[in-house]
Amino acid sequence: MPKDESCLSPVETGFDGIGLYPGLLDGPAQRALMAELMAALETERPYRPHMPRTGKPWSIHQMNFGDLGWVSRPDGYAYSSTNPVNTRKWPAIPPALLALWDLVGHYPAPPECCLVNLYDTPKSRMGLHRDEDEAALDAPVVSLSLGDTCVFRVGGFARGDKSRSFRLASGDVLVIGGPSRLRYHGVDRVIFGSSRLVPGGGRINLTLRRVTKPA
Ligand code: MD3
Ligand code: FE
Repeated sequence: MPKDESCLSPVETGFDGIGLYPGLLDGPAQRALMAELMAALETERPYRPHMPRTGKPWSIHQMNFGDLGWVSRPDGYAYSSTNPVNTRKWPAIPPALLALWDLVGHYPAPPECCLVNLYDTPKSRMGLHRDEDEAALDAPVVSLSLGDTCVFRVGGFARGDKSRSFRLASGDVLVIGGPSRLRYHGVDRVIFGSSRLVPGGGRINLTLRRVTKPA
């Protein structure tokens, strides 16, 4: 990863406020982070969330790092300082991810949540939704993709608005902010077997978010 941002600027995605840094993490950086993740996942087992109210299981597994983890509960989505399955506090956000936030986030406070989404089967996907559970909507969302390439979809501000898809590959970083922060988005599908980074295959997405407004 570059040490400063003098040589760093995102590729335009066609959406105002959504910047893409293709391959910002090179192979060695991806493998180092994967090793750190694998170690963390030994003690913090990813779990399968269920949709609020319907109780339908998601097609992915999740866990969090940070002071506040994003969780799906029977009565809705929320941020929680503890893991609903093991009742313990979430592990700290790995330093490499805090450095990534500093590099591309351009926000005066650190992230409080790193949601880890594990797309671990060929059927894993994420339906169109908006990220609207954060009070700090002025902060960007920083997303890192690892492993298999996915087909990612971005739409408008209402569910039926026209949308466009593009691919996110391993090492790609997406920064979503400003006028696009509340756009609908989702993961149509994962191109299973397109990368060898994740043992057993699949895609891992790490999403850094500021939840509360800084004091
Ligand atoms: C575009 N995760 O966890 S992260 C999520 O790849 C989530 O696992 C996806 O959406 C994943 O909520 C995408 C990138 C992302 C995050 C927020 C956005 C893209 C966005 C908000 C608006 C537009
Ligand atoms: Fe989202």
